[in-house]
Amino acid sequence: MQAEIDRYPRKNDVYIQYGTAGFRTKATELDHVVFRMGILAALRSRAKGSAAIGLMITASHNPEPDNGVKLIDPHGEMLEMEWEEIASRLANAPNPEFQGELAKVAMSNGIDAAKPALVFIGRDSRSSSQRLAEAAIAGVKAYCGTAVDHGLVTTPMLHYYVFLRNTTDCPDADLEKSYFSKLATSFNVLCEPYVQNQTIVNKNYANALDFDGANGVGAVGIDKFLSYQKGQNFELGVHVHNKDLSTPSKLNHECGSDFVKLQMKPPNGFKPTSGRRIVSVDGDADRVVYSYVDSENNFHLMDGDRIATLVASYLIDLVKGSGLNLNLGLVQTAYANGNSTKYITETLNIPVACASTGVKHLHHKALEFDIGVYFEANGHGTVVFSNNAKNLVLQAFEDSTMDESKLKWIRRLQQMMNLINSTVGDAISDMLLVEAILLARGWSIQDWETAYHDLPSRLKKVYVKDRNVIETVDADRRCSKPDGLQEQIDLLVAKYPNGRSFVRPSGTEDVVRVYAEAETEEDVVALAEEVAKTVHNLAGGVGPPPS
Ligand code: G16
Repeated sequence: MQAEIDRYPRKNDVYIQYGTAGFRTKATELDHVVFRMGILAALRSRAKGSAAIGLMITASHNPEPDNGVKLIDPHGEMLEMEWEEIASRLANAPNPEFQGELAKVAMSNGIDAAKPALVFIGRDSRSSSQRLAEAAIAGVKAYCGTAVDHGLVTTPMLHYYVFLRNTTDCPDADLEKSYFSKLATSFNVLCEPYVQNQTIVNKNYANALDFDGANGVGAVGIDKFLSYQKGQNFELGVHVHNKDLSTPSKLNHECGSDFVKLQMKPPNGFKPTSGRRIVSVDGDADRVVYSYVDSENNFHLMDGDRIATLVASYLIDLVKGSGLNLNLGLVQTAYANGNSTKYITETLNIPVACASTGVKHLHHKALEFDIGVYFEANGHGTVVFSNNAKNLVLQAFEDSTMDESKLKWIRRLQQMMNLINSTVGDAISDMLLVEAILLARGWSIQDWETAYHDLPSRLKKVYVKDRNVIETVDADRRCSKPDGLQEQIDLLVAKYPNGRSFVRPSGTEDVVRVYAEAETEEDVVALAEEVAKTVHNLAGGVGPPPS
Protein backbone atom coordinates (compact mmCIF):
# COMPACT_ATOMS: atom_id res chain seq x y z
CA MET A 1 0.00 0.00 0.00
CA GLN A 2 2.92 2.39 0.64
CA ALA A 3 3.53 2.77 -3.11
CA GLU A 4 -0.06 4.04 -3.61
CA ILE A 5 0.21 6.32 -0.58
CA ASP A 6 3.37 7.79 -2.08
CA ARG A 7 1.49 8.54 -5.30
CA TYR A 8 -0.86 10.81 -3.33
CA PRO A 9 1.35 12.58 -0.79
CA ARG A 10 0.25 15.41 1.49
CA LYS A 11 2.15 18.31 -0.01
CA ASN A 12 1.88 20.98 2.71
CA ASP A 13 0.98 21.24 6.38
CA VAL A 14 -2.20 23.31 5.96
CA TYR A 15 -4.84 21.82 8.28
CA ILE A 16 -8.06 20.75 6.57
CA GLN A 17 -11.24 19.91 8.45
CA TYR A 18 -14.32 17.80 7.69
CA GLY A 19 -16.78 20.74 7.74
CA THR A 20 -20.49 21.39 7.21
CA ALA A 21 -20.56 19.05 4.22
CA GLY A 22 -17.25 17.19 4.13
CA PHE A 23 -13.87 18.57 3.09
CA ARG A 24 -13.93 21.62 0.83
CA THR A 25 -11.12 23.74 -0.53
CA LYS A 26 -9.22 24.46 -3.75
CA ALA A 27 -9.27 21.36 -5.94
CA THR A 28 -5.47 21.46 -6.22
CA GLU A 29 -5.17 20.80 -2.46
CA LEU A 30 -7.39 17.75 -2.41
CA ASP A 31 -5.73 14.79 -4.13
CA HIS A 32 -4.25 13.25 -0.98
CA VAL A 33 -7.42 14.00 1.00
CA VAL A 34 -9.66 12.23 -1.51
CA PHE A 35 -7.26 9.28 -1.81
CA ARG A 36 -7.27 8.90 1.98
CA MET A 37 -11.08 9.22 2.08
CA GLY A 38 -11.23 6.33 -0.42
CA ILE A 39 -9.31 4.29 2.14
CA LEU A 40 -11.49 5.51 5.00
CA ALA A 41 -14.67 4.69 3.05
CA ALA A 42 -13.43 1.12 2.55
CA LEU A 43 -12.65 0.92 6.26
CA ARG A 44 -16.09 2.30 7.13
CA SER A 45 -17.69 -0.30 4.84
CA ARG A 46 -15.94 -3.06 6.81
CA ALA A 47 -17.02 -1.39 10.09
CA LYS A 48 -20.61 -1.58 8.81
CA GLY A 49 -20.64 -5.26 7.89
CA SER A 50 -19.40 -4.67 4.31
CA ALA A 51 -22.35 -2.38 3.47
CA ALA A 52 -21.90 0.04 0.58
CA ILE A 53 -20.55 3.45 1.60
CA GLY A 54 -20.84 6.49 -0.69
CA LEU A 55 -18.08 8.92 -1.60
CA MET A 56 -19.17 12.03 -3.46
CA ILE A 57 -16.75 14.42 -5.14
CA THR A 58 -18.34 17.87 -5.18
CA ALA A 59 -18.05 21.40 -3.88
CA SER A 60 -21.74 21.98 -4.53
CA HIS A 61 -22.48 25.73 -4.51
CA ASN A 62 -18.80 26.79 -4.30
CA PRO A 63 -16.97 28.27 -7.31
CA GLU A 64 -15.61 25.93 -9.99
CA PRO A 65 -11.92 25.94 -8.86
CA ASP A 66 -13.00 24.48 -5.49
CA ASN A 67 -13.85 20.88 -4.91
CA GLY A 68 -14.70 18.61 -2.01
CA VAL A 69 -15.45 15.14 -0.79
CA LYS A 70 -18.13 13.81 1.52
CA LEU A 71 -18.91 10.31 2.73
CA ILE A 72 -22.34 8.68 2.84
CA ASP A 73 -23.34 6.11 5.48
CA PRO A 74 -25.21 2.84 4.76
CA HIS A 75 -28.77 4.19 4.96
CA GLY A 76 -27.90 7.00 2.59
CA GLU A 77 -27.41 9.47 5.44
CA MET A 78 -24.44 11.77 6.05
CA LEU A 79 -21.36 10.25 7.69
CA GLU A 80 -21.86 9.71 11.44
CA MET A 81 -20.52 12.81 13.20
CA GLU A 82 -18.08 10.87 15.44
CA TRP A 83 -16.31 9.72 12.27
CA GLU A 84 -15.80 13.26 11.00
CA GLU A 85 -13.02 13.64 13.55
CA ILE A 86 -11.42 10.41 12.31
CA ALA A 87 -11.67 11.69 8.75
CA SER A 88 -9.95 14.95 9.71
CA ARG A 89 -7.22 13.09 11.59
CA LEU A 90 -6.46 10.84 8.62
CA ALA A 91 -6.59 13.68 6.09
CA ASN A 92 -4.04 15.68 8.08
CA ALA A 93 -1.65 12.90 9.13
CA PRO A 94 1.92 13.62 7.98
CA ASN A 95 2.91 11.20 5.18
CA PRO A 96 5.14 8.93 7.27
CA GLU A 97 2.48 8.66 10.01
CA PHE A 98 -0.54 7.93 7.80
CA GLN A 99 -0.31 4.12 7.86
CA GLY A 100 0.14 4.17 11.64
CA GLU A 101 -2.94 6.40 12.11
CA LEU A 102 -4.95 4.15 9.81
CA ALA A 103 -3.91 1.07 11.77
CA LYS A 104 -5.04 2.77 14.99
CA VAL A 105 -8.49 3.54 13.54
CA ALA A 106 -8.82 -0.02 12.21
CA MET A 107 -7.77 -1.50 15.55
CA SER A 108 -10.02 0.70 17.71
CA ASN A 109 -12.99 -0.21 15.51
CA GLY A 110 -12.19 -3.90 15.44
CA ILE A 111 -11.91 -3.96 11.63
CA ASP A 112 -11.26 -7.31 9.99
CA ALA A 113 -9.21 -6.39 6.92
CA ALA A 114 -10.13 -9.69 5.27
CA LYS A 115 -13.80 -8.67 5.00
CA PRO A 116 -15.10 -7.30 1.70
CA ALA A 117 -15.53 -3.53 1.41
CA LEU A 118 -17.73 -1.71 -1.11
CA VAL A 119 -17.59 1.99 -1.99
CA PHE A 120 -19.84 3.86 -4.44
CA ILE A 121 -18.11 6.83 -6.05
CA GLY A 122 -19.94 9.75 -7.65
CA ARG A 123 -18.84 13.14 -8.92
CA ASP A 124 -20.17 16.49 -10.05
CA SER A 125 -19.25 18.23 -13.33
CA ARG A 126 -16.19 20.21 -12.14
CA SER A 127 -13.10 19.91 -14.33
CA SER A 128 -11.16 18.47 -11.35
CA SER A 129 -13.80 15.92 -10.38
CA GLN A 130 -12.75 13.12 -12.73
CA ARG A 131 -9.14 13.31 -11.50
CA LEU A 132 -10.28 13.30 -7.86
CA ALA A 133 -12.66 10.41 -8.46
CA GLU A 134 -9.67 8.44 -9.75
CA ALA A 135 -7.78 9.29 -6.55
CA ALA A 136 -10.74 8.02 -4.51
CA ILE A 137 -10.87 4.77 -6.50
CA ALA A 138 -7.11 4.34 -5.99
CA GLY A 139 -7.66 4.75 -2.24
CA VAL A 140 -10.43 2.14 -2.11
CA LYS A 141 -8.33 -0.32 -4.11
CA ALA A 142 -5.20 0.33 -2.03
CA TYR A 143 -7.19 -0.87 0.98
CA CYS A 144 -8.40 -3.92 -0.98
CA GLY A 145 -11.96 -2.68 -1.37
CA THR A 146 -14.26 -2.69 -4.40
CA ALA A 147 -15.01 0.71 -5.92
CA VAL A 148 -18.08 1.16 -8.13
CA ASP A 149 -17.76 4.32 -10.21
CA HIS A 150 -21.20 5.85 -10.76
CA GLY A 151 -19.70 8.74 -12.74
CA LEU A 152 -21.60 11.99 -13.08
CA VAL A 153 -24.48 12.00 -10.56
CA THR A 154 -26.23 14.49 -8.31
CA THR A 155 -25.37 14.19 -4.63
CA PRO A 156 -28.88 12.96 -3.71
CA MET A 157 -28.74 10.31 -6.43
CA LEU A 158 -25.64 8.82 -4.83
CA HIS A 159 -27.25 8.96 -1.37
CA TYR A 160 -30.25 7.11 -2.73
CA TYR A 161 -28.11 4.53 -4.55
CA VAL A 162 -26.30 3.71 -1.29
CA PHE A 163 -29.62 3.35 0.53
CA LEU A 164 -31.08 1.15 -2.21
CA ARG A 165 -28.00 -1.06 -2.49
CA ASN A 166 -28.03 -1.73 1.26
CA THR A 167 -31.75 -2.27 1.71
CA THR A 168 -32.87 -4.06 -1.47
CA ASP A 169 -31.44 -6.50 -3.99
CA CYS A 170 -31.41 -3.90 -6.78
CA PRO A 171 -28.40 -4.61 -9.04
CA ASP A 172 -25.87 -1.77 -9.38
CA ALA A 173 -26.68 -1.43 -13.08
CA ASP A 174 -30.35 -0.66 -12.29
CA LEU A 175 -29.88 1.95 -9.56
CA GLU A 176 -30.28 4.94 -11.86
CA LYS A 177 -33.39 3.45 -13.44
CA SER A 178 -34.88 2.73 -10.00
CA TYR A 179 -34.25 6.28 -8.84
CA PHE A 180 -35.83 8.01 -11.85
CA SER A 181 -38.66 5.51 -12.27
CA LYS A 182 -39.63 5.99 -8.64
CA LEU A 183 -39.73 9.77 -9.08
CA ALA A 184 -41.59 9.63 -12.38
CA THR A 185 -44.14 7.04 -11.25
CA SER A 186 -44.95 8.50 -7.84
CA PHE A 187 -45.19 12.03 -9.28
CA ASN A 188 -47.54 10.84 -11.99
CA VAL A 189 -49.74 9.02 -9.46
CA LEU A 190 -49.99 12.18 -7.34
CA CYS A 191 -50.88 14.39 -10.31
CA GLU A 192 -53.19 12.05 -12.22
CA PRO A 193 -56.40 13.10 -10.44
CA TYR A 194 -55.97 16.57 -11.91
CA VAL A 195 -55.51 15.52 -15.53
CA GLN A 196 -58.40 15.41 -17.97
CA ASN A 197 -57.76 14.59 -21.63
CA GLN A 198 -54.05 15.27 -21.19
CA THR A 199 -54.85 18.73 -19.82
CA ILE A 200 -54.17 19.91 -16.31
CA VAL A 201 -57.21 21.27 -14.62
CA ASN A 202 -56.87 22.83 -11.29
CA LYS A 203 -57.60 26.51 -10.89
CA ASN A 204 -54.50 28.70 -10.98
CA TYR A 205 -51.86 26.02 -11.49
CA ALA A 206 -50.01 26.44 -14.80
CA ASN A 207 -47.97 23.53 -16.14
CA ALA A 208 -44.88 25.50 -17.21
CA LEU A 209 -41.66 26.25 -15.39
CA ASP A 210 -38.09 27.35 -16.14
CA PHE A 211 -35.41 25.10 -14.70
CA ASP A 212 -32.06 26.76 -13.90
CA GLY A 213 -29.52 23.92 -13.80
CA ALA A 214 -26.60 26.10 -12.56
CA ASN A 215 -24.61 24.68 -15.53
CA GLY A 216 -24.01 21.62 -13.40
CA VAL A 217 -25.07 18.06 -12.89
CA GLY A 218 -28.62 19.09 -11.90
CA ALA A 219 -29.22 19.87 -15.59
CA VAL A 220 -28.26 16.29 -16.46
CA GLY A 221 -30.53 15.00 -13.69
CA ILE A 222 -33.58 16.92 -14.87
CA ASP A 223 -33.06 15.86 -18.50
CA LYS A 224 -32.96 12.24 -17.37
CA PHE A 225 -36.08 12.72 -15.28
CA LEU A 226 -37.89 14.21 -18.26
CA SER A 227 -36.99 11.21 -20.39
CA TYR A 228 -38.43 8.88 -17.71
CA GLN A 229 -41.70 10.81 -17.42
CA LYS A 230 -42.33 10.67 -21.19
CA GLY A 231 -45.56 8.91 -21.90
CA GLN A 232 -46.98 9.33 -18.38
CA ASN A 233 -50.47 10.78 -18.08
CA PHE A 234 -49.06 13.92 -16.56
CA GLU A 235 -45.91 15.39 -18.05
CA LEU A 236 -44.44 18.33 -16.19
CA GLY A 237 -43.76 21.23 -18.57
CA VAL A 238 -40.11 22.00 -17.91
CA HIS A 239 -37.87 24.32 -19.97
CA VAL A 240 -34.28 23.50 -19.04
CA HIS A 241 -31.76 26.39 -18.98
CA ASN A 242 -28.18 26.80 -17.76
CA LYS A 243 -27.17 23.34 -18.88
CA ASP A 244 -23.74 24.08 -20.35
CA LEU A 245 -21.40 21.56 -18.71
CA SER A 246 -18.73 22.01 -21.36
CA THR A 247 -17.60 25.42 -20.05
CA PRO A 248 -16.46 24.70 -16.47
CA SER A 249 -16.27 28.36 -15.43
CA LYS A 250 -20.03 28.67 -15.95
CA LEU A 251 -20.82 26.37 -13.01
CA ASN A 252 -22.85 28.31 -10.39
CA HIS A 253 -21.75 31.51 -12.14
CA GLU A 254 -24.54 34.09 -11.93
CA CYS A 255 -27.06 31.29 -11.78
CA GLY A 256 -28.15 28.46 -9.53
CA SER A 257 -29.84 28.49 -6.14
CA ASP A 258 -27.00 30.06 -4.14
CA PHE A 259 -26.70 33.01 -6.54
CA VAL A 260 -30.46 33.58 -6.65
CA LYS A 261 -30.83 33.40 -2.87
CA LEU A 262 -27.81 35.57 -2.05
CA GLN A 263 -28.22 38.17 -4.77
CA MET A 264 -32.03 38.22 -4.69
CA LYS A 265 -32.00 38.24 -8.50
CA PRO A 266 -33.25 35.89 -11.20
CA PRO A 267 -30.52 33.67 -12.68
CA ASN A 268 -28.74 34.80 -15.82
CA GLY A 269 -28.77 32.59 -18.90
CA PHE A 270 -32.36 33.16 -20.01
CA LYS A 271 -35.03 35.83 -19.90
CA PRO A 272 -37.63 35.12 -17.23
CA THR A 273 -41.25 35.11 -18.33
CA SER A 274 -43.39 37.28 -16.10
CA GLY A 275 -45.24 35.23 -13.48
CA ARG A 276 -43.66 31.91 -14.51
CA ARG A 277 -42.01 29.72 -11.87
CA ILE A 278 -38.19 29.54 -11.98
CA VAL A 279 -36.62 26.55 -10.25
CA SER A 280 -32.93 27.01 -9.40
CA VAL A 281 -30.72 24.19 -8.13
CA ASP A 282 -27.10 24.26 -6.96
CA GLY A 283 -23.96 22.63 -8.38
CA ASP A 284 -24.75 19.14 -7.10
CA ALA A 285 -28.55 19.48 -7.06
CA ASP A 286 -29.16 18.98 -3.37
CA ARG A 287 -30.73 22.43 -2.94
CA VAL A 288 -33.62 24.12 -4.69
CA VAL A 289 -35.28 27.52 -4.54
CA TYR A 290 -38.20 28.91 -6.52
CA SER A 291 -38.55 32.46 -7.79
CA TYR A 292 -40.45 34.57 -10.30
CA VAL A 293 -40.45 38.02 -11.81
CA ASP A 294 -43.74 39.94 -11.82
CA SER A 295 -45.19 42.16 -14.53
CA GLU A 296 -43.34 45.15 -13.09
CA ASN A 297 -40.07 43.24 -13.21
CA ASN A 298 -39.88 42.86 -9.43
CA PHE A 299 -38.12 39.74 -8.24
CA HIS A 300 -39.82 37.35 -5.77
CA LEU A 301 -37.97 34.54 -3.99
CA MET A 302 -39.57 31.40 -2.60
CA ASP A 303 -36.72 29.92 -0.58
CA GLY A 304 -36.34 26.88 1.65
CA ASP A 305 -38.54 28.43 4.36
CA ARG A 306 -41.37 28.79 1.86
CA ILE A 307 -40.92 25.23 0.61
CA ALA A 308 -40.95 23.97 4.19
CA THR A 309 -44.19 25.78 5.04
CA LEU A 310 -45.87 24.63 1.83
CA VAL A 311 -44.89 21.01 2.43
CA ALA A 312 -45.65 21.00 6.17
CA SER A 313 -49.06 22.62 5.72
CA TYR A 314 -50.01 20.07 3.06
CA LEU A 315 -48.76 17.08 5.04
CA ILE A 316 -50.58 18.21 8.17
CA ASP A 317 -53.82 18.30 6.15
CA LEU A 318 -53.15 14.73 5.02
CA VAL A 319 -52.47 13.62 8.58
CA LYS A 320 -55.67 15.26 9.82
CA GLY A 321 -57.71 13.72 7.00
CA SER A 322 -56.19 10.29 7.61
CA GLY A 323 -57.09 10.22 11.28
CA LEU A 324 -53.72 8.58 11.99
CA ASN A 325 -52.05 9.45 15.27
CA LEU A 326 -48.86 10.98 13.85
CA ASN A 327 -46.93 13.97 15.14
CA LEU A 328 -45.46 16.35 12.58
CA GLY A 329 -42.72 18.88 13.27
CA LEU A 330 -40.58 21.26 11.31
CA VAL A 331 -36.87 21.90 11.74
CA GLN A 332 -35.22 25.15 10.68
CA THR A 333 -31.91 26.90 11.30
CA ALA A 334 -31.15 30.39 12.58
CA TYR A 335 -31.28 31.56 8.93
CA ALA A 336 -35.04 30.94 8.79
CA ASN A 337 -36.97 34.15 8.29
CA GLY A 338 -38.62 35.20 11.57
CA ASN A 339 -42.01 35.54 9.89
CA SER A 340 -41.84 31.98 8.54
CA THR A 341 -41.31 30.66 12.06
CA LYS A 342 -44.18 32.81 13.32
CA TYR A 343 -46.47 31.54 10.55
CA ILE A 344 -45.61 27.89 11.22
CA THR A 345 -46.11 28.09 14.97
CA GLU A 346 -49.00 30.56 15.17
CA THR A 347 -51.02 29.87 12.01
CA LEU A 348 -50.20 26.27 11.16
CA ASN A 349 -49.81 25.27 14.83
CA ILE A 350 -46.88 23.04 13.94
CA PRO A 351 -43.98 22.73 16.42
CA VAL A 352 -40.68 24.18 15.19
CA ALA A 353 -37.21 23.11 16.32
CA CYS A 354 -34.02 25.04 15.56
CA ALA A 355 -30.82 23.17 14.65
CA SER A 356 -27.28 24.27 13.82
CA THR A 357 -26.47 24.90 10.15
CA GLY A 358 -25.74 21.75 8.17
CA VAL A 359 -28.19 19.18 6.89
CA LYS A 360 -26.74 16.55 9.20
CA HIS A 361 -27.96 18.55 12.24
CA LEU A 362 -31.42 19.17 10.84
CA HIS A 363 -31.85 15.59 9.67
CA HIS A 364 -30.98 14.29 13.12
CA LYS A 365 -33.49 16.61 14.81
CA ALA A 366 -36.23 15.79 12.29
CA LEU A 367 -35.98 12.10 13.21
CA GLU A 368 -37.57 13.01 16.57
CA PHE A 369 -40.96 13.39 14.83
CA ASP A 370 -43.17 10.83 13.08
CA ILE A 371 -43.07 13.18 10.12
CA GLY A 372 -40.10 15.53 10.29
CA VAL A 373 -39.94 18.28 7.69
CA TYR A 374 -36.60 20.08 7.57
CA PHE A 375 -35.35 22.81 5.31
CA GLU A 376 -32.57 25.35 5.44
CA ALA A 377 -33.47 28.76 4.03
CA ASN A 378 -30.94 28.10 1.24
CA GLY A 379 -33.22 25.36 -0.10
CA HIS A 380 -31.56 22.29 1.36
CA GLY A 381 -34.04 19.91 2.94
CA THR A 382 -36.42 16.97 2.81
CA VAL A 383 -38.97 15.06 4.90
CA VAL A 384 -38.25 12.01 7.05
CA PHE A 385 -40.82 9.46 8.20
CA SER A 386 -40.51 7.33 11.35
CA ASN A 387 -41.04 3.57 11.28
CA ASN A 388 -44.19 4.23 13.29
CA ALA A 389 -45.53 6.44 10.49
CA LYS A 390 -44.68 3.87 7.82
CA ASN A 391 -46.22 1.03 9.83
CA LEU A 392 -49.45 2.92 10.61
CA VAL A 393 -49.90 3.63 6.90
CA LEU A 394 -49.37 -0.03 5.99
CA GLN A 395 -51.66 -1.26 8.78
CA ALA A 396 -54.42 1.09 7.62
CA PHE A 397 -54.53 -0.67 4.23
CA GLU A 398 -54.87 -4.03 5.96
CA ASP A 399 -57.61 -2.79 8.29
CA SER A 400 -60.94 -3.80 6.72
CA THR A 401 -62.85 -1.48 9.07
CA MET A 402 -61.01 1.62 7.84
CA ASP A 403 -63.41 3.86 5.94
CA GLU A 404 -62.73 5.08 2.43
CA SER A 405 -62.87 8.75 3.39
CA LYS A 406 -59.76 8.21 5.52
CA LEU A 407 -58.06 5.76 3.17
CA LYS A 408 -58.12 8.39 0.45
CA TRP A 409 -55.83 10.62 2.54
CA ILE A 410 -53.66 7.73 3.70
CA ARG A 411 -53.10 6.69 0.09
CA ARG A 412 -51.97 10.20 -0.76
CA LEU A 413 -49.66 10.27 2.24
CA GLN A 414 -48.10 7.04 1.06
CA GLN A 415 -47.67 8.45 -2.45
CA MET A 416 -45.91 11.48 -0.96
CA MET A 417 -43.61 9.14 0.98
CA ASN A 418 -42.74 7.41 -2.29
CA LEU A 419 -41.91 10.68 -4.05
CA ILE A 420 -39.69 12.10 -1.31
CA ASN A 421 -36.00 11.19 -1.17
CA SER A 422 -35.69 11.01 2.61
CA THR A 423 -31.96 10.29 2.60
CA VAL A 424 -30.96 13.94 2.02
CA GLY A 425 -32.10 17.18 0.35
CA ASP A 426 -32.85 16.40 -3.30
CA ALA A 427 -33.54 19.34 -5.62
CA ILE A 428 -35.41 17.29 -8.23
CA SER A 429 -37.52 15.29 -5.79
CA ASP A 430 -38.25 18.47 -3.78
CA MET A 431 -39.27 20.30 -6.95
CA LEU A 432 -41.69 17.49 -7.83
CA LEU A 433 -43.07 17.60 -4.30
CA VAL A 434 -43.71 21.35 -4.59
CA GLU A 435 -45.29 20.90 -8.02
CA ALA A 436 -47.56 18.09 -6.79
CA ILE A 437 -48.73 20.25 -3.88
CA LEU A 438 -49.26 23.38 -5.98
CA LEU A 439 -51.25 21.32 -8.45
CA ALA A 440 -53.35 19.70 -5.71
CA ARG A 441 -54.04 23.09 -4.15
CA GLY A 442 -54.68 24.65 -7.56
CA TRP A 443 -52.19 27.39 -6.74
CA SER A 444 -50.02 29.68 -8.79
CA ILE A 445 -46.68 30.74 -7.32
CA GLN A 446 -48.35 34.03 -6.34
CA ASP A 447 -51.01 32.14 -4.36
CA TRP A 448 -48.25 30.27 -2.56
CA GLU A 449 -46.51 33.54 -1.74
CA THR A 450 -49.51 35.06 0.00
CA ALA A 451 -49.24 32.70 3.00
CA TYR A 452 -47.02 35.18 4.86
CA HIS A 453 -44.69 38.11 4.21
CA ASP A 454 -40.97 37.69 4.73
CA LEU A 455 -39.19 40.16 6.96
CA PRO A 456 -36.53 41.92 4.86
CA SER A 457 -33.25 40.04 5.34
CA ARG A 458 -29.64 40.15 4.18
CA LEU A 459 -26.76 37.66 4.06
CA LYS A 460 -23.20 38.95 3.88
CA LYS A 461 -19.74 37.42 3.78
CA VAL A 462 -16.85 38.88 5.77
CA TYR A 463 -13.27 37.89 4.99
CA VAL A 464 -11.12 37.39 8.11
CA LYS A 465 -7.65 35.99 8.76
CA ASP A 466 -8.93 32.96 10.64
CA ARG A 467 -12.67 32.31 10.60
CA ASN A 468 -12.35 29.89 13.52
CA VAL A 469 -11.84 32.78 15.95
CA ILE A 470 -15.64 32.90 15.86
CA GLU A 471 -17.40 30.29 17.96
CA THR A 472 -21.16 29.99 18.32
CA VAL A 473 -23.66 28.50 20.77
CA ASP A 474 -27.44 28.03 20.87
CA ALA A 475 -27.75 26.56 17.35
CA ASP A 476 -25.61 29.35 15.83
CA ARG A 477 -27.85 32.07 17.26
CA ARG A 478 -25.26 33.57 19.61
CA CYS A 479 -21.53 33.82 19.40
CA SER A 480 -19.35 33.03 22.39
CA LYS A 481 -16.04 34.14 20.86
CA PRO A 482 -14.31 36.51 20.30
CA ASP A 483 -15.02 38.34 23.56
CA GLY A 484 -17.33 41.30 23.21
CA LEU A 485 -18.64 40.55 19.71
CA GLN A 486 -22.06 39.28 20.82
CA GLU A 487 -22.54 42.29 23.12
CA GLN A 488 -21.85 44.61 20.17
CA ILE A 489 -24.31 42.69 17.97
CA ASP A 490 -26.96 42.93 20.71
CA LEU A 491 -26.52 46.72 20.87
CA LEU A 492 -26.88 47.05 17.10
CA VAL A 493 -29.91 44.76 16.90
CA ALA A 494 -31.68 46.71 19.66
CA LYS A 495 -31.67 49.83 17.44
CA TYR A 496 -34.01 48.30 14.84
CA PRO A 497 -37.66 47.21 15.21
CA ASN A 498 -37.94 43.42 14.74
CA GLY A 499 -34.16 43.32 14.33
CA ARG A 500 -32.23 40.05 14.52
CA SER A 501 -28.71 39.20 13.51
CA PHE A 502 -26.14 36.47 14.06
CA VAL A 503 -22.71 35.56 12.73
CA ARG A 504 -21.00 32.19 12.22
CA PRO A 505 -17.96 30.80 10.47
CA SER A 506 -18.82 29.03 7.21
CA GLY A 507 -18.02 25.33 7.07
CA THR A 508 -17.68 25.31 3.30
CA GLU A 509 -16.00 28.62 2.39
CA ASP A 510 -13.22 30.65 3.97
CA VAL A 511 -15.57 33.39 5.23
CA VAL A 512 -17.67 34.49 8.19
CA ARG A 513 -21.37 34.65 7.37
CA VAL A 514 -23.52 37.52 8.68
CA TYR A 515 -27.30 37.25 8.72
CA ALA A 516 -29.64 40.15 9.54
CA GLU A 517 -33.35 40.81 9.37
CA ALA A 518 -35.46 43.81 10.34
CA GLU A 519 -38.84 45.46 9.79
CA THR A 520 -37.80 47.55 6.75
CA GLU A 521 -35.40 47.23 3.79
CA GLU A 522 -33.58 50.35 4.90
CA ASP A 523 -33.08 49.03 8.43
CA VAL A 524 -31.89 45.61 7.35
CA VAL A 525 -29.31 47.05 4.97
CA ALA A 526 -27.97 49.24 7.79
CA LEU A 527 -28.02 46.45 10.38
CA ALA A 528 -26.25 43.92 8.12
CA GLU A 529 -23.58 46.44 7.25
CA GLU A 530 -22.99 47.50 10.86
CA VAL A 531 -22.72 43.89 12.05
CA ALA A 532 -20.39 43.01 9.17
CA LYS A 533 -18.14 45.96 10.03
CA THR A 534 -18.10 44.93 13.69
CA VAL A 535 -17.06 41.39 12.72
CA HIS A 536 -14.34 42.83 10.51
CA ASN A 537 -13.07 44.94 13.45
CA LEU A 538 -13.26 42.39 16.22
CA ALA A 539 -12.52 39.14 14.38
CA GLY A 540 -9.44 40.05 12.37
CA GLY A 541 -10.95 41.20 9.08
CA VAL A 542 -8.76 41.24 6.01
CA GLY A 543 -9.09 43.64 3.09
CA PRO A 544 -11.30 46.71 3.14
CA PRO A 545 -14.19 46.81 5.68
CA PRO A 546 -17.45 45.48 4.19
CA SER A 547 -19.83 48.05 2.76
C1 G16 B 1 -23.67 22.71 2.53
C2 G16 B 1 -24.47 22.04 3.62
C3 G16 B 1 -25.65 22.90 4.00
C4 G16 B 1 -25.18 24.29 4.38
C5 G16 B 1 -24.29 24.88 3.28
C6 G16 B 1 -23.62 26.17 3.71
O1 G16 B 1 -24.48 22.84 1.41
O2 G16 B 1 -24.90 20.77 3.18
O3 G16 B 1 -26.32 22.28 5.06
O4 G16 B 1 -26.25 25.13 4.60
O5 G16 B 1 -23.25 23.98 2.97
O6 G16 B 1 -22.84 25.90 4.83
P1 G16 B 1 -21.86 26.96 5.45
O7 G16 B 1 -22.70 28.15 5.79
O8 G16 B 1 -21.29 26.27 6.66
O9 G16 B 1 -20.84 27.31 4.42
P2 G16 B 1 -23.94 22.52 -0.04
O10 G16 B 1 -25.14 22.66 -0.90
O11 G16 B 1 -22.85 23.51 -0.33
O12 G16 B 1 -23.42 21.12 0.06
